[in-house]
Amino acid sequence: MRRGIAATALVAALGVTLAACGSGDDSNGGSKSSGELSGTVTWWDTSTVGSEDKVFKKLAEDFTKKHPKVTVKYVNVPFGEAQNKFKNAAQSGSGAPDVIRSEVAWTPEFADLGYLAPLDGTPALKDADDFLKQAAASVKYKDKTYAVPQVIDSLGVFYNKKIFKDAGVAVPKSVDELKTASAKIKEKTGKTGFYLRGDDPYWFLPFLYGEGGDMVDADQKKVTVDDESGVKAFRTVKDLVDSKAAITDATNGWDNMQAAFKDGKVAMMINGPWAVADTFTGKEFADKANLGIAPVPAGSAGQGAPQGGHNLAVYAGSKNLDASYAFVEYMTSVESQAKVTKELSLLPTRSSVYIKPDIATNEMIAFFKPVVDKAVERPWIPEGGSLFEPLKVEYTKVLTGQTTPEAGAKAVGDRYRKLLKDWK
Ligand code: TXT
Repeated sequence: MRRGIAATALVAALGVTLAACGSGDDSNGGSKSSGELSGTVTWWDTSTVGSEDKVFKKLAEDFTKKHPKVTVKYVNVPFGEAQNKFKNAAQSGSGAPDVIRSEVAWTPEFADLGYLAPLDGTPALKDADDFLKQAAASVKYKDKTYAVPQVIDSLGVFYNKKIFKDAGVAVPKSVDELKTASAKIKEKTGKTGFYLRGDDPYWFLPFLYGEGGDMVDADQKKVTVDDESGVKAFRTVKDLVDSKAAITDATNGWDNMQAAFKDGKVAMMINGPWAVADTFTGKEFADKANLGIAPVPAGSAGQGAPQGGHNLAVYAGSKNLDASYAFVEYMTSVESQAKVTKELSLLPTRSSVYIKPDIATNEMIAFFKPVVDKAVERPWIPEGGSLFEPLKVEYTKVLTGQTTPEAGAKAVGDRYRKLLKDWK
């Protein structure tokens, strides 16, 4: 069986049999000649293995129960590999999946490259006006719709209520209060106050927004990461580490941050809804009530957290568009989103899900929905995802003292202006 993708991908067929891997280039084409959907839909899912993937796999199985002549080939591709794997497969015309879970920043890039099927007027896009405004914006490119929003998310402060009680501190609302709280937590409990993830600049964005900045201003076609607010944000995060209010890591940040927080070594971390299921597996949160969530701390100019999330997109070269459209519609339906919210506390992208009784009472949803409502929208440009690598290099160097906030900010700005040719 030819594998169009690396062995790291987990291949499991949902439906009757394990069909040959890859699609878009073999006779998996389905048809509706008998009025019934048929054939194979290969789906590349990037969700977290061991927590999220089980729920999404089950949903896909339920789809095949409704459409017994369709085989869904579930392939879990790690988040850090999927973007380039899909671009390589789509470019070569071989091995691309029919449906991909496309992170919000990947969607305009894939659309710009012509790798996604426009969905306007297809069965994939049902009740389009039910989607949250920001989620809907993430699937539009040049006035066409190239994906369907699956989950939306943002960042918040996760805190250990017991440590906070033992230290006698309140949840910090600003960076200054975070520093004060961290010092008191250290003094009273010996534990570190805050884990600041240092190997992924997505975690830098709340501090950038807190100083009134952003990576770019897409409307003005202006690079803004190296203006005064950007420099101040770099100074802020460096000070959190230098003052010992926070610990950080230049590599393996996700595992180290989750382990430190779940084991009670740190009292706070910044994270998103996708971390809730994993956090609850930690000894400190066997009693789920011990997990508190709060807005990210404000900086000197304001408070804000980034919009993130994932969309389901159909490969433009799919040989089974009918079944792929139906699969995307099913996976992003009100019922499917409600199941995902109940099981994983991920945020729905459909407004109508939030008013369902058992969703409205979900504590995580009650916290994260207002955060998502005012999350800072991303620049929906093809280069949006590519802004993170240059920022990651300098962010990590500033946190580890290898460069200054001023030099780091300037280096990112210079890289952005090379990437965004005619921008100021
Ligand atoms: C490329 C950006 C934010 C959550 C599970 O999947 C790599 O792709 C680029 O877009 C931000 O929005 C949030 O939902 C969970 O289910 C390529 O293959 C590229 O991704 C991203 O744009 C996300 O919204 C899932 O919830 C390499 O060859 C780029 N990587 C930003 O990514 C949130 O994403 C959970 O996702 C290429 C990357 O920069 C990202 O932050 C994400 O957390 C997911 O796990 C060359 O090396 C560097 C940056 O991390 C943040 O982690 C991840 O936990 C780099």
